[in-house]
Amino acid sequence: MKKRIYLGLGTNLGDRQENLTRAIEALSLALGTCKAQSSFLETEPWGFESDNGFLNCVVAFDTELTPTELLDTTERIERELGRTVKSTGGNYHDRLIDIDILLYGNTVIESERLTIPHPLMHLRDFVLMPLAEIAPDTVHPTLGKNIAELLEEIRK
Ligand code: PH2
Ligand code: MG
Ligand code: MG
Repeated sequence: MKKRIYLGLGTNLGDRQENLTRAIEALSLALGTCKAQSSFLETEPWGFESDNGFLNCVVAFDTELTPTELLDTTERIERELGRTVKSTGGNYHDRLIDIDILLYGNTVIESERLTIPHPLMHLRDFVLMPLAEIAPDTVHPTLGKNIAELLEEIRK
């Protein structure tokens, strides 16, 4: 059974437009047609200081891959596009590309490698703004509110 998944993409180094475009191409090769794509949004670094602003977007696919297979795929594409370091424990750094799994159908997962929904997605404007463009009515599986409502909450 195919699941609708939403991925958050971000970059703040190099040719950011090109980095997002190449990531979406690589994801489409691995997962099939992209079902929805937000605009590319210019955003301020969130949770750390950097002179390099971000370009963010959110994309949707339907996939048969398991969450772990999906994570293997997104991590492989990050490496292929030149990502070397992974952020750990909230210590963020500049990056060529970051691909985060935001939602995987209504599935809730808490394992050592993977937390779905993404544990910080409901707090981040750079996720909720592009996600609200393509999936405003999608309900967050643990918070029980839709994306438009979650965006409204962080804007209060
Ligand atoms: N990603 C982070 C931390 N901070 N800020 C913005 N604006 N965009 C991001 O994609 C981003 C961030 C951790 O992955
Ligand atoms: Mg991230
Ligand atoms: Mg990441």
